[in-house]
Amino acid sequence: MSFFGRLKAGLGKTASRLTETITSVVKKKKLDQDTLDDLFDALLMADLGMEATEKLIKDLKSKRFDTEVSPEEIKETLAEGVAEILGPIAVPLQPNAAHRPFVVLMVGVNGSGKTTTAGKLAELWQSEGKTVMMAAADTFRAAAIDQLKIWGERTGCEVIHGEPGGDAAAIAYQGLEKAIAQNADILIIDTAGRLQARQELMDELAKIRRVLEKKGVDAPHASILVLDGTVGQNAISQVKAFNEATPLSGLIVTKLDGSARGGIVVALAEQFGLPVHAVGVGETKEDLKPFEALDFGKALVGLSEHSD
Ligand SMILES: Nc1nc2c(ncn2[C@@H]2O[C@H](COP(=O)(O)OP(=O)(O)OP(=O)(O)O)[C@@H](O)[C@H]2O)c(=O)[nH]1
Ligand SMILES: [Mg+2]
Repeated sequence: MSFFGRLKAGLGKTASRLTETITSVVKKKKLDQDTLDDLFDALLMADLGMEATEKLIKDLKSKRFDTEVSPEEIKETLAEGVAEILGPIAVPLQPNAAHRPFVVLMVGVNGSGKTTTAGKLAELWQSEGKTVMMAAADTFRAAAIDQLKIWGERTGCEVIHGEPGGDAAAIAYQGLEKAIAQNADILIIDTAGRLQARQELMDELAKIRRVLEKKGVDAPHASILVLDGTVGQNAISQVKAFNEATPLSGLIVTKLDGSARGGIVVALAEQFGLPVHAVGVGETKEDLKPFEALDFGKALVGLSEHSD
């Protein structure tokens, strides 16, 4: 299935609810205030957040108020509005060759997709001819180290690891030393999942960062929060808490092939303006795709790819 197909299938739940509302409320010939109010509620329910919703409805009103509109036209206007909000934050992650190694720190809550995304990024960059190493700074679970090792085998990149229960910051540091010694292009550091409310775990992230900084190479160069795209509003508090522990440079949103609540990406864009580098649309190494603002906007309201 194409990227758009997967995204659309994943966002289907969000889209079908929105689509239903749009179709059911846009019955009158002309776009009136009642219809706009109903659309407003539907966008809020779809997790787009207050600011984005206000912006989209205002835009719709200024373009279409008191004119004849079809549900398709409403969807198109909304998709364009969403794309406008998302455009500035749809920024691919480009490792800066001035940093060697370019160090990427992966953070996030339990099960959000950090390890899988680390593997997918390794695959992407290895396939571009870069040398990638990974460090297993998730020392919390024994299985976490093995999981990263498997991704190392799958993608052909070396994994630096220690023993389960060891010091995560020490592994991150060793990874950096080794990547420097071997002149690797990129080092990806996988960390343990942690709930944003557990302060001692959040402090560990700050420690990893401090230890990396000691090496004097400005690492980490990217701190990526991996967000599960199905969690809805909780994503807002995740961004806030992780950003306090280790200043984030960008987001990757996973599981958008599942029963995604994709509207949250629009709310995040509006509230934080952090780049969304890529989205996860499956479990294999190829299932990481650049984030495309217009595709996303269309999929969100249930439009097909080539509707224009
Ligand atoms: N469908 C789908 N599944 C995904 C995606 N990304 C990750 N997963 C799955 O989500 C589950 C958790 O992924 P992990 O990569 O282990 O998540 P994690 O954040 O490293 O988890 P912890 O280390 O335990 O915190 C696995 O079953 C993955 O295969 C995605 O984009 N789509
Ligand atoms: Mg993991």
